[in-house]
Amino acid sequence: MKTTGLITRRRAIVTGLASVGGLFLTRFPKDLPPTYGNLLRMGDTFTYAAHRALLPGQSLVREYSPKDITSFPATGTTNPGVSEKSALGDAYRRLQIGAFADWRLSVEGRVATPRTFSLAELKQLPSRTQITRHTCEEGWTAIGQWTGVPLGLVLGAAGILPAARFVVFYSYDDWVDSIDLLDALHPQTILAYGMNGRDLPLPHGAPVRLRVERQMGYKSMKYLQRIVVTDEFDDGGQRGNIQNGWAWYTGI
Ligand SMILES: Nc1nc2c(c(=O)[nH]1)N[C@H]1C(S)=C(S)[C@@H](COP(=O)(O)O)O[C@H]1N2
Ligand SMILES: [Mo]
Repeated sequence: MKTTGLITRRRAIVTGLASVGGLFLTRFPKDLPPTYGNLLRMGDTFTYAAHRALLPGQSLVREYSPKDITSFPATGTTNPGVSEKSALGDAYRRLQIGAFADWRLSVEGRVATPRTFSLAELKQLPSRTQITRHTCEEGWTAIGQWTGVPLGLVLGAAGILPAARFVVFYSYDDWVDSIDLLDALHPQTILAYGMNGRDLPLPHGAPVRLRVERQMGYKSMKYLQRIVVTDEFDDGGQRGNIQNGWAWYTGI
């Protein structure tokens, strides 16, 4: 009978919809970024929840070829040793004078062995090179080549614990920001020490910056100092994006 086919098809559609709904519910994140009582921020929270629930966790952003590389402006802080009138700024200036031989990246929190990494130690780990488009909230984009170690390998080397849910970053210009574990373990999330085939230049975050390719440019923190793995959401409060009015999550 003809109707059988129709019913079967309709049942298939209903089953399909139910499983999409199920997927949405099971993958809906438990921790959502705070809205700070701001109605507009609820949109960001929804974007985050929808991305996490509907997009495949480890899909890659587009990578370009060397001929696509463009000029790349440096923005925000371009030398913490000069702009930061603080102990942190002084420390950065001393490290820079020593060509970052004494720079150490501290990895702490929910890891089995809290430890530090020198630049040489990071370079001994397997590296990844990627040519990607950077999108700044100010309205410009640029394409650059980044070389570094996948953050997941660094966290693995420190023994990330099952309780881990977020990774919080601290910079030499006294900025705090975080990403969730899905972004932290994404293959294109790297701690970059090279740009366009050279050492990462000072204005672009030397000696090591983060690259979080699936979010807006401001999530790619420059001048990394310290990484803390947490089991709780921590966006750095007033030292975080809120001071600029920027959303914690800006998936693109
Ligand atoms: N520590 C630190 N990281 C930072 C910034 C900053 O001012 N300080 N600016 C952010 C912004 S808004 C952008 S667009 C990019 C700029 O990186 P670039 O200077 O390499 O272009 O870095 C991001 N990471
Ligand atoms: Mo930016």
